[in-house]
Amino acid sequence: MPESWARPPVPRLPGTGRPPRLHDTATGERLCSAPDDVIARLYVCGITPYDATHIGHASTYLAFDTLQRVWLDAGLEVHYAQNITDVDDPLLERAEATGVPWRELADQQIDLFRGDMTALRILPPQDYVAVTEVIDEIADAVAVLLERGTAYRVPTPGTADGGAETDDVYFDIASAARTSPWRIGEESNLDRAEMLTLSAERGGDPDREGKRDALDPLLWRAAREGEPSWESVLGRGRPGWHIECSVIALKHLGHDFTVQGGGADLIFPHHDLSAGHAAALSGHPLAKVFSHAGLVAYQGEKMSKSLGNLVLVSELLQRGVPAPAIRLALLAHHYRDEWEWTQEGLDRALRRLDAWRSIRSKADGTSALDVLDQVRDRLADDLDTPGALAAIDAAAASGVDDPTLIRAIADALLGVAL
Ligand code: 5CA
Ligand code: ZN
Repeated sequence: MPESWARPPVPRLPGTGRPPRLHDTATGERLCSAPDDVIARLYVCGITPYDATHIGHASTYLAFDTLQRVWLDAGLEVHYAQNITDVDDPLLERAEATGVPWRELADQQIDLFRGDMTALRILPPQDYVAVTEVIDEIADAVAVLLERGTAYRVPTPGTADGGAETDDVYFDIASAARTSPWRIGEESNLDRAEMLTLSAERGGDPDREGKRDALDPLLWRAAREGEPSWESVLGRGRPGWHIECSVIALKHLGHDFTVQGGGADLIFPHHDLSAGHAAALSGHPLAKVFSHAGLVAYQGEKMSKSLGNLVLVSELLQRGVPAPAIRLALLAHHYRDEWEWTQEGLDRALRRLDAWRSIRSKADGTSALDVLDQVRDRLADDLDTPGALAAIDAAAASGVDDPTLIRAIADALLGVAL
């Protein structure tokens, strides 16, 4: 397993917080995120390693970092797993376009991401798993779905009389809906027309000949000339996208885990279908709460690799922007909001960092224990970080009886080291 990154210390605070209520994408309701036992289990979709780490990525990982910190403060343990999509079409296309071998590109970018996560004091996953490490397990899972009739083969174009080894394999969404506790659209709540559009835009192939349903997603891609491929029980090939997260999550966290997370661009098709694959494999729902961070825009459009409108964490750090100011610029927005990165937002965060760093000790000032109550209260309410920041702003403006406790609160719950 690739190493994740260094774990920052998390101070213990007086008393205990409580597990937050979290907005659940599937039901649209706020659900309690308390696990059944003392271990909260979290899966957050990791990067496809190119153009890392942009502010959109950082914002999503910070949202789930805040969730972890609130769980820890509630006295829970956290088991966190994250994947790395280190083989997939967009990565291979970028490698081809730049002439850098795909493995080299992936490794460089994973290193850069680790460095950025460390600088931002994001709590690392216990299981940090690259897809290329679990090819056999994914192929075995696809073989199980084939045996059960929940997956089927589609001949690769140009190999009409080839054998099963040159076939691609697709997931049969209708069969999965009949045989497991899942149906398509359960998580995203989209209608079929919307699903077809998003599938075409986000890595699906609704027009592929030979599929039973246009929305059936690829589970296994048979080897093609010039593409990386691995020997497996299915013949040579490589995994489709959604199945990687199902297999990695089931392997490390089991089914029915506490929270599945990612950016809102993953709600459909990725999360809807990775939950479907997992339900078809395990007979159980993948997670209890499906949680999504709003997308960060820049210069009027979603910050994305395909548009190239990126602000990179590493470039900000190189320009001398302090990492805690980057965190504060992100935490100033509710994690579910869509918002735009601007220089003014960063300037506000820099001023806030200065104000927090120069917080005054005042015997009859605000009670730091009251601030702790307020911050806990705000974070328990669907991770209201803007509300939590406001509570510390007020204390910084008035002076507090115990500045050391305020620094511990900022560190433990917001990851901001003053
Ligand atoms: N490897 C897949 C997930 S299995 C992937 O989506 N990789 S990624 O590199 O494109 O994105 C990594 C994470 O950042 C995902 O959770 C994604 O939802 C999130 N993300 C990407 N762009 C943005 C954005 N503009 N704002 C917020 N989050 C974003
Ligand atoms: Zn994923």
